[in-house]
Amino acid sequence: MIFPASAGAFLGLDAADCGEDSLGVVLPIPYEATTTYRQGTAAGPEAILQASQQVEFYDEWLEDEARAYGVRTMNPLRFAGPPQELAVELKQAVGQILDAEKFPLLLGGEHSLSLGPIQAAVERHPDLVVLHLDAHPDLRDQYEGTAYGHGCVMRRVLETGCQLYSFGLRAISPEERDFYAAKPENLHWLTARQLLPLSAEEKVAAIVRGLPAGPLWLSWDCDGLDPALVPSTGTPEPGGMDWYTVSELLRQLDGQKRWLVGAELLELMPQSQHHASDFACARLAHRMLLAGLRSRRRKA
Ligand SMILES: [Mn+2]
Repeated sequence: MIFPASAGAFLGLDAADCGEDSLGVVLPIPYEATTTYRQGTAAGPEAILQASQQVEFYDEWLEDEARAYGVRTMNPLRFAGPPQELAVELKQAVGQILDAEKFPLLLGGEHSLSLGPIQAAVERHPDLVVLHLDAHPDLRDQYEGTAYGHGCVMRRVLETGCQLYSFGLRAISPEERDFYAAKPENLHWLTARQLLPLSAEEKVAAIVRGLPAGPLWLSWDCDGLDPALVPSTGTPEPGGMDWYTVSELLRQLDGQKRWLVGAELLELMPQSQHHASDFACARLAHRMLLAGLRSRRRKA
């Protein structure tokens, strides 16, 4: 079933809560061009929008509701070309949202779509920190004939000059290990092995401690979560991050020192027998959006 694009699509909002003056902008990007293992991420945004109809407006973890800031869902941005061309499109589209002083939440789609939005954010905030949740570093220089696919996207993101902080990594290629070992000055990571033995509070503290103050962009691949939470993704790697850690992390980012510029949740590959994945992503998307809207208010 194709969900009809409408301003209230995310969360199923009434017209009064999704008007032109909304501070939150949800942009669905059903893009899939370079996914390798199993396919279906193009259906991810639709599944999140549908599941979001069941998400409670009140977020008990952040003790607030995104609805109160206004949340407008844009028509899906559909693009069939290669990722480097999509980057040009998205840099402009997301740049417009940022220039309007609104908070973008992007729903993917495969991870290769991140480059353009992050370029737009870096252009406006040269000290941008990208906080990247993923099972994979996505730091290959080339993968399967392209330098812009989902396995390379963070390598290209590093070239924008931002600071990249990845966490939850647990499927690292030899090339990526060697690249990290050479200590690029804007690359920082915490692997799953470093984090998993810690208590939940210690995990959050370890992630937050490393982050510089200033503007943040959340680039979150849902395979960074444990596949017990989100089995519906292309490469469900065992040993992922737990719900408490990501929730508490979002709560702690809503502080005085760091504020959120934008966020993206990517790589959901919906399967009809696993609707729990869709719902977990919708719930997380709401929490990411809410954290962004709250930190925006703090900055103002
Ligand atoms: Mn991944």
